[in-house]
Amino acid sequence: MSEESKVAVVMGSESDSSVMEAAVEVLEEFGVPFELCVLSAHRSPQATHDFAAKAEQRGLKVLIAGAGGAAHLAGVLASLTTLPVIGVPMPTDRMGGMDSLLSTVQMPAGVPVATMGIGKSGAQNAALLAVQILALTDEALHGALQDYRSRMAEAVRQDEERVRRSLRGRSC
Ligand code: RP5
Repeated sequence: MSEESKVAVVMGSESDSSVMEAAVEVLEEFGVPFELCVLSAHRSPQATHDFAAKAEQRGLKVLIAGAGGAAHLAGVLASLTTLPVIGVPMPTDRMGGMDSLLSTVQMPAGVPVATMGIGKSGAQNAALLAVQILALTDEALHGALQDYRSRMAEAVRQDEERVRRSLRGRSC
């Protein structure tokens, strides 16, 4: 039997999927069991409500919600569960994603949404934050995060070597 999902990656529309793929890739890299849902706070409110109301009892630990425009999905989920909800604002044609960002981030006191940056880097960071939350009670994930950080630092070091070679500078 497959392992119970720990994270749900929820998006407001199929049109969000190319951005939310960045979250999926990170969860796959860390081997975190996750599920994917398309739920709209406005177009399928009942299904959104039903999902959020049962999320905790189904064993989910973190919800990631990506939505664009009048992006109320993360906030609505957060209003219906005490699980941590991480919001990812989608880029939009009209306002470059500022509409999504402000709709997601400006929650009233009492109902937090951990809001990431707009677009793919936000989706990637949403998954990393979910992994960090899970790692609080999972030693193996904690170790995997430390390895991830070491690999990033090594990549920066190699960038520096390349820059130094091409610009003929001394090391810092
Ligand atoms: C939001 O409306 C979705 O999250 C999406 O970002 C945006 C546009 O949806 P579509 O009209 O492309 O389905 O609810």
